[in-house]
Amino acid sequence: MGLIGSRVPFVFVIAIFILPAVALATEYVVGDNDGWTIGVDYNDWAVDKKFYVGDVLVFKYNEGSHTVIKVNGTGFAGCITSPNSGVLTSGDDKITLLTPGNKWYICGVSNHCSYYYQKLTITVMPKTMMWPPATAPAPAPEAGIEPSQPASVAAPGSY
Ligand SMILES: [Cu+2]
Repeated sequence: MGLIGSRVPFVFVIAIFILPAVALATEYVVGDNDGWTIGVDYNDWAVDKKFYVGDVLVFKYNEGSHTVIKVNGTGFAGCITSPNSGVLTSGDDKITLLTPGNKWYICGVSNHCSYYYQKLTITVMPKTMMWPPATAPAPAPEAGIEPSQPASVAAPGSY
């Protein structure tokens, strides 16, 4: 009896730390059942979703029919595939959203981006909004002397 009783709090503690972490990472199949292809409005797909750091995008398509290329805002607007961050071609491409900010993805096959608008842009939010501030982003006990800028000012290319 004493043995079982001592295990319950232990399991409970584990559950507290594991469950929220799992629940936080959401996996999104881009386009849902349509997948990554032409003829899908990816603005419409993304508009009601909130993406957080740690979430995963899954691009599903027939291998060889499409590709996934991460580009910048200019590349997205003009369907320019270079410079880019590599081309994904497996047909089951998973991209973990590692940093907050705007992300742009296009298909590099033929005119799929320019003519069929096979492209996706999302805004990734910091994860800290969802999680109790175990590590509050306000350290620096001695920083009160100087009126230094908060580190959160940097937002590269976010327009
Ligand atoms: Cu394509």
